[in-house]
Amino acid sequence: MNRKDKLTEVINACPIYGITGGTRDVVPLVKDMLSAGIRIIQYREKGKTPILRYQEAMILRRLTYDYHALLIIDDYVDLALAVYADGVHIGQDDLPPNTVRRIVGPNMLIGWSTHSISDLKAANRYTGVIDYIGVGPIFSTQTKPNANPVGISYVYWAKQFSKFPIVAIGGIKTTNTDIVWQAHPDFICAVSEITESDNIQNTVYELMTGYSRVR
Ligand code: TZP
Ligand code: MG
Repeated sequence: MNRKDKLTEVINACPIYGITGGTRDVVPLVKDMLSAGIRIIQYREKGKTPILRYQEAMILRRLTYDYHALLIIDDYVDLALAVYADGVHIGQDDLPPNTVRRIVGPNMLIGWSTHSISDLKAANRYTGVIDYIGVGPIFSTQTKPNANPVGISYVYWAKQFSKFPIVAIGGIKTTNTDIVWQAHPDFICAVSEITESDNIQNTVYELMTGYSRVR
């Protein structure tokens, strides 16, 4: 299956994009996300040693295979290759998308974070190179405290002009998904709302509030 079809299949199965983080043990966290129906998991663990990241990501590789879910590695292109991940997620300060594509080859998904309309325009020049974009942070968030919120209007812009599926992220809670879904993102991603939830199944269900009205 090509990269685009892989993503479309996941979007149709469950439009919630899962990201690890927080203080909970990452393996049980991801098990709960997968059993709640999430089909794309980004491993985003910045403060750990390379060996621990490798060990954890390897376990997640097996788990995500079992659930027919995609595994995306944040930041570390080498780790993504080492664990046979489905994709790698990079930001504006990482290696340029063309370079990452050259390293990972034709099969791996590449996600790119964007934070402004000029980022969005730049992203559109990478057709055939990147596969989806992150748009955010929409609202202010403790998970990324130094980033400026871009507001919901950016999601509308991105949906209209992006050549790629968009992942809305940043400050999304079960209480505000309604207005986010109205901007028609392909995925929404709520990091702390899920990692801090004591009932992930229920939280994922609540994050879908407002989705049925836009689909
Ligand atoms: N990129 C933009 S905002 C963000 C990332 C990784 C963090 C979002 O975390 P939360 O807890 O959903 O606000
Ligand atoms: Mg990054």
